[in-house]
Amino acid sequence: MAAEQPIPVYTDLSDLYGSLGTSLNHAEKWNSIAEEFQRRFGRKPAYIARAPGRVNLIGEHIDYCLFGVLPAAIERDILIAIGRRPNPNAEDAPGSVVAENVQTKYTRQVFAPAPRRRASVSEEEVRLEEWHLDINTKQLRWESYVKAGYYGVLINYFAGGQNPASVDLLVTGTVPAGSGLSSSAAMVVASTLAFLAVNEKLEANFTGNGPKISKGQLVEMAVANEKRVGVNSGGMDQAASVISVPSSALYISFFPELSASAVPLPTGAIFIIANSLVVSDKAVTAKHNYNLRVVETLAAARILARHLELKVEKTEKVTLREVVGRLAGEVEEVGAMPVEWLLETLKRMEREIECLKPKKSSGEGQFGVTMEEMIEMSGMTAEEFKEVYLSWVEVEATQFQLYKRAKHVFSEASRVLQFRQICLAAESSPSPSDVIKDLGKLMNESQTSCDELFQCSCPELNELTNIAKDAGAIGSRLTGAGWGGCTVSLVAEGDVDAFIKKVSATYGPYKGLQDTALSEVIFATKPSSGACVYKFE
Ligand code: NG1
Ligand code: MG
Repeated sequence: MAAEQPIPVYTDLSDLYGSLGTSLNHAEKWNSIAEEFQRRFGRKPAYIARAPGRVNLIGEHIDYCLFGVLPAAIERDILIAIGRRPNPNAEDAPGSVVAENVQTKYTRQVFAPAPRRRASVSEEEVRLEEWHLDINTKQLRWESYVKAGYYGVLINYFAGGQNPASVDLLVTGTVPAGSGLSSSAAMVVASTLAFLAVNEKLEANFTGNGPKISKGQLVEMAVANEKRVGVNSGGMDQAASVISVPSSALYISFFPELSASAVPLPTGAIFIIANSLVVSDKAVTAKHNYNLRVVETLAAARILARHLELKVEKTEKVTLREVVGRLAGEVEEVGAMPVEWLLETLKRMEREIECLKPKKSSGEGQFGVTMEEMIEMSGMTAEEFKEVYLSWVEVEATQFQLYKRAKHVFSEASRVLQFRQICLAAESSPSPSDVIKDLGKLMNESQTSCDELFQCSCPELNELTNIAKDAGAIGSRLTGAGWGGCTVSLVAEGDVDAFIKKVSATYGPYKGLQDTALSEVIFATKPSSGACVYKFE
């Protein structure tokens, strides 16, 4: 399985460019970051780590409920050039970092991890137990993502008195920030990889012990690392950024464990990304939107499990996917049930979730419950509930929309499975236009569900998806967390130019944009390969 493979490390540039599986001119970008590093730090970098952004074709806000999703890596990526500082000053703390960014608005940052000492250990035997890096989760800061990647490397590889290398690094990237294309995960994956590489933790032959770190292990580290920036995300973005392969989407499932398989996309289907130009700074707004949705879906799972009389430990944060599994006595260690069974059970779940509506409805279509009602429905005491569901995350709300969120999750999970089945069947299908129509329909239903039930769209995203459909898209939806950022539209190959022209003439914020500026906000994308490292010799 793809997740078990080692991270590719290239020493030959033509192998590297070949692996990226795209027609873009990568050479210019890779050469220019190496030259820029040399100019700034006076020597060649030792490594360049690359991690791509991703577009999610379908399956929004269900990864943290452990349902499968269907993203693809895009050609746009983050590159981090890194090298050890040859003569660290005496004042340099161990593992200190000088981080620069090619984009001038992201200013130079210097930081070092602080070793935490165990209080109970006497001064003579002071042992470095764990490292600490201050990450500001209240403000959106570019270096937070660099630090987040470093953090995981520190605590996993530098316990017990070893010192990490002092390094200089330079970041460049073409994934627009706050746009739902996962620049954050690309940053965290690239940073994790860069620090692994420069500390010689990537290849077994550097240290002589243990197997090479696998793609799956890198995903796990990157997911944990990204949580340090303050968003309790699922694992979709990091998995897509690490495991993707050229020309296919990636079906990623998280239950009973992380697994990924390529899903070929039908010929003639082009996916076009269009940026609404509404920036969504999830790190800052998470308590009202993203993290709140995580809590709402977890609370819904707890109440649903109670209604179905399933066993859930008091302190356990059972997910909606696990509830489905437990209902059927699915054995988690053995693996998931067949797709047909899952599709059937998801339908049943869409009926069972009536139990998430408030006892006394406050009006037609108003399905929200108060904190007190939610706690009562969970069967837990207020203290227990707050400890399990609210103590680890900051959320702010007076109403919790458990019914709507669960309805979105179950129906979206089912759309992902259908989308995948259609793509797999299309490999031998005689009628590609029907295939594209069916996929487009699922994408449109996903958009409606994101907007009305999960409430993660916004007026501009609704407008842009409608414009896209009027301009000939067969399906169009938001991609990524939403509340701004990008849309993805499915367009038949022959219609791409006309589509882009129409959308750019109609969507207000695109007026006046031309050439490069326009191709920055609306562009066709080909599925690209996942993260890798180039090693200078
Ligand atoms: P983006 O679009 O990167 O903000 C987020 C989460 C995903 C997933 C999607 C919604 C992060 C890093 N990623 O993506 O895990 O839940 O939203 O489907 O927060
Ligand atoms: Mg993100």
